[in-house]
Amino acid sequence: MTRGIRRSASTVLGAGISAAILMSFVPSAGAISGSLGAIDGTVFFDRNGNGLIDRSTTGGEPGAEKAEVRLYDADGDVVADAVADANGKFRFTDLRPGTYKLDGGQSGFVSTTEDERKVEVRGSKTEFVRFGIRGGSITGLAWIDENGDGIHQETEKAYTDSRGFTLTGATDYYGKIAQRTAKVDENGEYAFEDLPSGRYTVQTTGPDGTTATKTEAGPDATTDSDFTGKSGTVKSDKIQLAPGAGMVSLDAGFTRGTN
Ligand SMILES: [Ca+2]
Ligand SMILES: [Ca+2]
Ligand SMILES: [Ca+2]
Repeated sequence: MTRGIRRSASTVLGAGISAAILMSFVPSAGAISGSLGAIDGTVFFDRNGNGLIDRSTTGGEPGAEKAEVRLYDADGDVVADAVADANGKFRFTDLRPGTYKLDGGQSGFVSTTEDERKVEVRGSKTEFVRFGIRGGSITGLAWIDENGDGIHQETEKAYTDSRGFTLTGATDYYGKIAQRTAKVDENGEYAFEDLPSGRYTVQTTGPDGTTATKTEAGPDATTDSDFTGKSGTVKSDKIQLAPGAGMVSLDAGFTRGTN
C-alpha cells in the first residue's frame, strides 16, 4: 500500500520534472527565466583608502576572502547572504527585478566605501558592486644590536636571516584564532596587513647565542626594541589593534651581551 503511494507520487514528480525541462526549451519560458538578474561584487582590502582597487600598490590590493555580504529586498527583509571567495568575489543570482540593498561592511574593519548600497536589478542584467575595507597593520624590523644599548643605530645591520615573524591573534577575520607568518625583506623588515581589530602577539627567533636586547631604551619608538626573551624565541607584548589601526616599529633587537 505504502509502496504503491510512493510509486505513484514519484511518477507524478517525474512527469513534473520532464515537463519543466521541456518548458525551458520553449522560447517564452526562456524569457521568464531570463528576466532574473544578478549582482556581482568584490570586497577588497583598500590599503590606501581611496575607495578603488589599486593594482600599482605593492602586490596590488587583495580581495577579502570570507567577507560576508548581506542582500535585502525593498522591504528590508534578508534575501540571501554571500561569502566572498579567495579573490573577494561574491555573487547573488536569480533576482527578480526590483530595488535591493547590499550591506558589505565587515566587523573589525573600517569601510572605505559606503557600507550599504542600493542596487536596482533590471531584467537579466548583472549589476556590479565593490566594497572597500581597511584593516590594521603591524610592521617592524629585526636587527643586531651590536653595542647592546637597545637602540638601532644606522650602522647596525638588519637581521635578514630571520625565519620571519609569527603573528598570533585572539581573532582572525571572522572570529577564528589567527596565526600568520611574514618573512623579512632585505632590510630585515616584516609586515602584517589587512588585520581585523583584536589582540595580537608577535614573535620571532634570533641568531644562535643571542637574547632580546633591552626594550624601550631611549625616547624614540622607531629605534627601540619591543621584544623580550632570553634565548631562542622572543615575543612582543600583547597589542590591541583598533579597526584600521597601524602599529609601526614593533622591532626586535638581538644582542650577544647580557641585559
Ligand atoms: Ca585603493
Ligand atoms: Ca644599538
Ligand atoms: Ca620600536
